[in-house]
Amino acid sequence: MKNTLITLASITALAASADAQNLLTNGSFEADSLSSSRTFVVHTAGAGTLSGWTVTTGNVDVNTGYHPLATDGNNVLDLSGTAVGGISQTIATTAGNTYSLTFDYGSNVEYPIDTALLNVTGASSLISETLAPTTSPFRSYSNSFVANSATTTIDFSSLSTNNTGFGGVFLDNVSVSLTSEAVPEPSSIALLGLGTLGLLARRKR
Ligand SMILES: [Ca+2]
Ligand SMILES: [Ca+2]
Repeated sequence: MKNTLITLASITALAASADAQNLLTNGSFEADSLSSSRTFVVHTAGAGTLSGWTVTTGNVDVNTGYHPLATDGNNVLDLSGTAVGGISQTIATTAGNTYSLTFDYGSNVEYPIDTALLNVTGASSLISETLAPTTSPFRSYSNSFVANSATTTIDFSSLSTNNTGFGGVFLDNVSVSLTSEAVPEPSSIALLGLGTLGLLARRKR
């Protein structure tokens, strides 16, 4: 029986490590095909045109060729399009599980004084902080949170008040991934290990 428990623990650990993919859709803002080497497309709140994300206010732009350049793929997102904007995405989470949040952020070189607000919210606030990049290049952000509900919302909003709203914090390579699971409920163990237990039981007879 002791061996059986070790086997089940291994299965659970494997299930957790195999699940390290990005839970966000379009976290690198590559869904827009930008034809020119220096161009941008504006996504406005309510238009529903930014794949995976909701534009929460004003507008944002996805651009390529402006500085700082993308750290992943070709495109970055500017949290101020032609006006102060914001984006959010809600993902399915499991209360008690731990998730990592990573992204790269930098200051629009053409409008270098800008800040943004990051909020991660489940049943209550999980992370809330101001992002204040100085200038290019990108900085890497890394943090983790323990989910406290079945959904978690990642929200970025521009706090830029200068430059008539054209330049906000640049974002790229935004990722949320599962890093560890809460101790499984007995029912979960049963689901994962039912086959193994059954085989062992049969062998013992
Ligand atoms: Ca990108
Ligand atoms: Ca802009």
